Amino acid sequence: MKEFLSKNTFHKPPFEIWNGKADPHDETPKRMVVIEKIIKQLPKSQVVYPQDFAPMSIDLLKEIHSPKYIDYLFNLTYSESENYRYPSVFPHRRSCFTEQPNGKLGYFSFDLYTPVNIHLPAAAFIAARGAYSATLAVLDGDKTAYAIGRPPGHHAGYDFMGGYCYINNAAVAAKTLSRQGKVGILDTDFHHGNGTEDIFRVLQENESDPIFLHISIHANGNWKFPYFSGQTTGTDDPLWKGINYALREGTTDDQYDQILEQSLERLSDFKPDFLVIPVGFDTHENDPIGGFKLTTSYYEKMSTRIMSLNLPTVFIQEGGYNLKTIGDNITSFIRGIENSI
Ligand code: Q9C
Ligand code: ZN
Repeated sequence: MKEFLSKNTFHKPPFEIWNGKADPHDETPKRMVVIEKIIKQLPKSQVVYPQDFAPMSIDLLKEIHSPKYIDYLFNLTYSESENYRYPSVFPHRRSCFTEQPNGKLGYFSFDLYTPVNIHLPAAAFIAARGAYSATLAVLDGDKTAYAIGRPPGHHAGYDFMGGYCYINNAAVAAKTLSRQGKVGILDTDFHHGNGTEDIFRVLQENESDPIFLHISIHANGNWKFPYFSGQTTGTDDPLWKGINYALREGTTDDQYDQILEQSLERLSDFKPDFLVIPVGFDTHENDPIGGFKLTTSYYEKMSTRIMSLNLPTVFIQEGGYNLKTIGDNITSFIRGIENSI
């Protein structure tokens, strides 16, 4: 399998702000450096670097994000410095838009974890191109491809950044695949894929015959970030709204596996032509910001199950923050993929 690796080591948010104080930022360049070392040694891996990614038009990003948001993000270079900037003021319900720079920064984000500087647009663009290139590989006939990059994407919504995410890489993949058929998206990151859900809700609002189905399995919002979304979906909710499984603290391999099975059944009922899998290893038992109890060997079972749907599949890296275990976890996950091709 081809792995499209974007380390973007120049993107280094110095901290995140929690309770008025600076906390270490877990979404570090080291994550991809560790992963690179490991995947280069895997027998069936073909690592592809950004210089060999496909060119991608910024117009594609305006099909999944609002043009206003994309114009804002990609014009940062003219107004920001090397120093990362954090918003201080956010819009509230019934707010208006503003062109004031501090206001705009808050307008397009939802937390204090996701700062911007002059180099951020380039990093976000390269990671999105990784997702795009992986998608083209699958459209060209590869059974699977894996965009392993950062910054991650699944918290970035139609017109907002947040949760370390700026551009929704999984949505880039899904939108591109949709030129050739229906797309099922199954998000297995520890956190709710609120950004991806938001994008496909906007794109399919009131659609009676949706071509995207978004399913997310994640920590309950009453317990963990991003709090304001992702409660378990009622069975009579329309498909365009997506399907959520909100799980509790301490979820084990077996408990997770049951939910995964249900999700895959609902995905196959949808009869997609392609799958996009945003995957996070922050579900692991030793993750510093997670809280599930998944084991390293479970990731092989997880990807084997996903592959049992026998569909062309694009995998997209999201979270996973334990630098000691992320390598073993991705190895286990890729083993399940390679043994199913
Ligand atoms: N200091 C992704 O996994 N909460 N984003 C962190 C710990 C934010 C996670 C609190 C979690 C964002 C892509
Ligand atoms: Zn996560």
